[in-house]
Amino acid sequence: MKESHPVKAAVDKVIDAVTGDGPEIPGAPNSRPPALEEPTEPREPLPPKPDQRGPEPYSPTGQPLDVPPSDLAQGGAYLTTAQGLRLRDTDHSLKAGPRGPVLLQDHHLREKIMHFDHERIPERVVHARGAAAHGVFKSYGTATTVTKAALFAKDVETPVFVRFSTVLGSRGSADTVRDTRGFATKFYTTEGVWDLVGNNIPVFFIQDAIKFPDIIHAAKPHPDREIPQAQSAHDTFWDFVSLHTEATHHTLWNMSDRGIPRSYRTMEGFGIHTFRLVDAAGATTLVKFHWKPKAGVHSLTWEEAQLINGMDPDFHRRDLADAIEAGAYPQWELGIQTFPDTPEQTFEGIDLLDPTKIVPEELAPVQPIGLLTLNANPSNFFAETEQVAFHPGHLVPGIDVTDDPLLAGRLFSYLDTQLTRLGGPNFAQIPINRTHAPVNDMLRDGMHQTAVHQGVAPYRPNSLDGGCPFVAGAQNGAYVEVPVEVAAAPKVREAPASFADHFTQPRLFWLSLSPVEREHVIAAYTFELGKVYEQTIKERNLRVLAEIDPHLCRQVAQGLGLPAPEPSQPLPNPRPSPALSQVGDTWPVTGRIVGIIADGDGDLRAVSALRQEVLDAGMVPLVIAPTGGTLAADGDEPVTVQRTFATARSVEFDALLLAGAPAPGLDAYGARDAKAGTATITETVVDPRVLLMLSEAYRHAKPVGGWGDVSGVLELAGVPTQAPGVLVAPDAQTALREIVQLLTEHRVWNRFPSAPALS
Ligand code: HDE
Repeated sequence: MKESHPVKAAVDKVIDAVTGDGPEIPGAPNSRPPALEEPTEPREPLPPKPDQRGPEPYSPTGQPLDVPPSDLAQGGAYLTTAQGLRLRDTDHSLKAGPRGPVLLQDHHLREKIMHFDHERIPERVVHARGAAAHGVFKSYGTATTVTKAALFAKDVETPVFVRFSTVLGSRGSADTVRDTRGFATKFYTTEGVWDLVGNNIPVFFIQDAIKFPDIIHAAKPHPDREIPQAQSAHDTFWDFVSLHTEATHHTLWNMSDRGIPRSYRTMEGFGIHTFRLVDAAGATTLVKFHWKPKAGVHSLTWEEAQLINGMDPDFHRRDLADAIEAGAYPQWELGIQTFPDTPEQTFEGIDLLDPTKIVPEELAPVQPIGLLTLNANPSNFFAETEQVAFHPGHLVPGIDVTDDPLLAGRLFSYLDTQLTRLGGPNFAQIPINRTHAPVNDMLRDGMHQTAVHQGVAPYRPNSLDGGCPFVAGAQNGAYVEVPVEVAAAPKVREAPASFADHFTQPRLFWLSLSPVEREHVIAAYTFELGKVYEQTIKERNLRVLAEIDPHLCRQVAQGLGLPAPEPSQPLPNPRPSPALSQVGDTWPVTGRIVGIIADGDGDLRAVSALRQEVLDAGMVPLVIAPTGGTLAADGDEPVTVQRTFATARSVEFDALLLAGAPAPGLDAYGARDAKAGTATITETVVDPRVLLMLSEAYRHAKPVGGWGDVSGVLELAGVPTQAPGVLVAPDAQTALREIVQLLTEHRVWNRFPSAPALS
């Protein structure tokens, strides 16, 4: 028998356990003891889920704790107060008689309500909506030529915690809105914490931190009615970005498919700013950081994104957790683009301190330096995902900052935000924020202090605590700032001339996209500007688009019913960067979701076999049927149903297959009746939700089809059987082979309407 791949085996085991269709695995969701009656005697609590873990047990002073993380959580069979006093009732307040007034002396009531009243902390002012995971970063050793950072030595494994987020929405907003995504990574290195706080878009709206409140005020909901939530399609956003044209590049990325990722697992990440790496001899190199997803860079279509916002607002959060739970661990390679650290800090004419500019990969290739694997879900959202505190100034020896004015402002900002959000200066002691390096910081007291410091001399110099703590030199691990020259210059409030070009790089991005991606950009601008009320704001944005490309401008203008303006100057002709397009490459299909639509009359033996083969291909099969439970056929193993026609919607699946009828000549789902012309019968036999699923999947350019005589159903759904990526295969195996092939390209790109040639 063929040896099964570990990821496949894990996916298989968990799915079987979840669906009750296989051996139990300890701790898997549905393999836990069923909660029947409320127990009358204390019994062991349910075991934690195997995919979850909390932060590593470290003390507030960075010492490893010799206790299992579970011992740090609350336990014990009996309900107590916060002081540990056992309670006999938590359902009734203490009263003078059953109908009498409540007594002030009821401390349990007071404590319970007081604590509940304070359960919320302020959400992040930006990036409030997020999801996170634990993992490990394993270094290839290739960066040792440019940095002495211990985490980049060969084969070093560093624990990490990664938080993905949207920017604009509140904590409870939907995941698949059009927005930038945060990609923040905390590396718990032996030399202290290093945070790489990046985004999924390589440029930013502004060049100087002083404009951050302006762009965020413009993009957040309108202050009078607080609408729209988590959207950029409104007047204040488009007002600002058309007046402050350094935002053009980032905005164009937002309007491209990058603004609606398929999954956190299929997003690139970027450090955006240029950083400075330092090697053991003190030599420096300027770098930009890139995360490259192993699963490929994929996005949703706009219609899918909108449907998902209603159907499953937690889509990205769920996808991340499910993949990890299934053992299909998401992975990214960390890479760097390197540039000589010259006094000008430019590369091929691009100012490396300008965060609205990229350096095309064709000019400076991304060199892989290590692999990130996310392998555990947090065990408590608030303790970990909500309380994690990132800071671009958390650096380790070998990594330094540059004078990018946006980065400078960030170095200043993040401590402020944590103080407000986490309620005092001791947030580094919260378990998820604790360093794994020894701490002796002489910082004392303050709100929420949990360390019990020893000694009497938290000052230097001292003689009473033996002179400790001593300061280290570079040879024993001290962080030494690179002694870069600071130019003697007059104080000014000005941007350098090299920051002035706001349009060449947006044009470069536009020219690098494939025709179908350009169509999506046009549609996105037409949608967003179509939501703007003020005519002048629409017209002003068209003037910005005219500076990028006449075709883009004309198409959007046409959609808005407005005249297209001319550019104010001749357009530059930058060389396109093919690496910026998401179309054209092929990727592994691991973790992709294949929906198999079946009903009791279908070929269930083939469905069972297909499910197994989908698993063997490292993908996730979900059987969709009229009702929950199992599908049974005479003499065959019953097939477990994962989704019903009521709970399924096409957006969840990367491909959809219809199970054919068991006998040749029979058409499934009653579609035969339709072909015979009895339309009324058809409506009642082919469930309209199946037809909707098929037509949506077709419209979203997904592989769709089935085996056996399913063409009648496809036709009813308006899916032309001759169209690209539509398959009517003789058997399930052939159908799957074709699906796998198609999914390597993510979508059937040539099914989208082809874009007219660029003028
Ligand atoms: Fe942030 N940003 N930011 N930002 N940012 C925050 O810090 C800020 C910027 C980014 O998952 C806040 O802890 C300023 C660029 C991420 O917890 C706050 C400026 C980039 C996250 C803050 C920027 C980012 C934040 C809010 C302009 C991409 C989420 C909560 C100078 C490189 C981290 C918090 C998480 C969070 C300020 C610009 C990425 C208010 C002032 C550029 C991924 O401090």
